[in-house]
Amino acid sequence: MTDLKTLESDVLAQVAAAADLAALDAVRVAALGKTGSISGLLKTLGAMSPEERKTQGAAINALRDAATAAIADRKAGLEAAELDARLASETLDLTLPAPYRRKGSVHPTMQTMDEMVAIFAEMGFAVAEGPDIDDDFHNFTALNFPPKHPAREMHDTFFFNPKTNEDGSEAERLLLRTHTSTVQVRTMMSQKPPIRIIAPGRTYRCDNDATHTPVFHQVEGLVIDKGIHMGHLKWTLETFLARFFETDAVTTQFRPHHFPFTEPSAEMDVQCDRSGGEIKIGQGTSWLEILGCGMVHPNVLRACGIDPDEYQGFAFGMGVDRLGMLKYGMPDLRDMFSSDSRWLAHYGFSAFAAPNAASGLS
Ligand code: 2NM
Repeated sequence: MTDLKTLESDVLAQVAAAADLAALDAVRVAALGKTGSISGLLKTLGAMSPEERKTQGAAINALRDAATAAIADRKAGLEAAELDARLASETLDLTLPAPYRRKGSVHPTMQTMDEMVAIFAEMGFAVAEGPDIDDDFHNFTALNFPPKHPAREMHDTFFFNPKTNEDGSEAERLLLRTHTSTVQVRTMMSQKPPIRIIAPGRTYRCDNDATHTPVFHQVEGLVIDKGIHMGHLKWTLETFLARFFETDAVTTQFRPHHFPFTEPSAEMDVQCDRSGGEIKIGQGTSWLEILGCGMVHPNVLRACGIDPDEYQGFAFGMGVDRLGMLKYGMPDLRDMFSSDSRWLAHYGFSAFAAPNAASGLS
C-alpha cells in the first residue's frame, strides 16, 4: 500500500510539475502508457489471489483514475494558459489609428448623383425613392410597355424565380427595376398634380460590356401640371446641363426617339468639342447623346389615375455613371465598379466636400 501511495504522490507531483503539454504527455506515457508504472501494476492483478485482487485491484484502479483525472485537469490548465498567452501576444488595439495611408473616399457615381440632386433640388424638384425589387406592373405595365415588349424578356431584365401560390400555381415573378420610372409611377398614383420630382437610384439590366454594367444609376425626372409642354422640358434640361458641366450655357438638340412611356420621345444631344482627345461640353462642333426624355404618354397618366385631358407632363432619364465619366474624364465604365483601390484613390472625392448649391458643386 505504501508503494501505491508513494507512486501516486510521485505521479501527481510530476503532473503538477509538467511545464507544457509535451512534458505532460511524457508523464502520461510513463505512468499510463503500455509500459508505464501504473499499467505495470494493473498487469500484476492477473497473478493475484481473488482476495488480494479485491483490495489491491480497487487501490490500483483508484490510483489509475486519480492519475488520469490529474492529467486531464493539468492538460486543460496548460491549454488555457497557452491560449491566454497567444491572445495576449496577438492583441489588436482597435482604438489605434489605421496603419494604411489609403483613406476612404466618396465614389464618383455618388458624388455625381449628389451634384445632380443638389441642382434639381435648387430648381424646385423633390426627391422620391422606391424599392429596387419591384413587380411587373410598376416596371412595365403602368409604363405602357406592351405585353410582348422585348424589354420584358429574361434577356434584358433580372427576374426572380416565381413564388408558388397555396394552390400550387405560380405567383407573379418579381424583378430588379430596369429604370427608376417605377418611383414616378408610385408618385403619380399617390399624389395629386402638380408633381415635380426626381428619382435617383440604382437600376439593373442584364447587360455587360464597355458601356454597360449590370448595375447602374439613374436620375429620372417628372413634372406633371396643366399646360406642360416640350419647351418646359428643354429649358429644364438645358439649365441643368449648364450647371452640371459648369458652363454659362449649353447648346442642345432633340433627336426623335422611341420610348413606350413617352410620346413624343426624344434623345437630347449636347454640343461638344472632341478635338483635344477629351470631350469638352459647351463648345465645338460635335454632338454627344446625353439623356432620354419626352412627354408622358397619356396611357401612363391614365394607368396612374391622372386624366390626360386635364394634365400633361414631361419626363427624362439620365445615366449617372455615364455623366460622371464625362464630367470627370474616366475612360471605361467598368472601372466604376471594380473596387480597385488605386482607381478609387485617384477618382474618389473627399467626404468633406459634399456638393451643395452654396459652396459649389465639385
Ligand atoms: C427616360 C426617358 C424618357 C420616364 C418616363 C417616366 C414616367 F414614369 F413618367 F412615365 N419616368 N421616366 C422617362 C422618359 C425616362 O429615361 C431614359
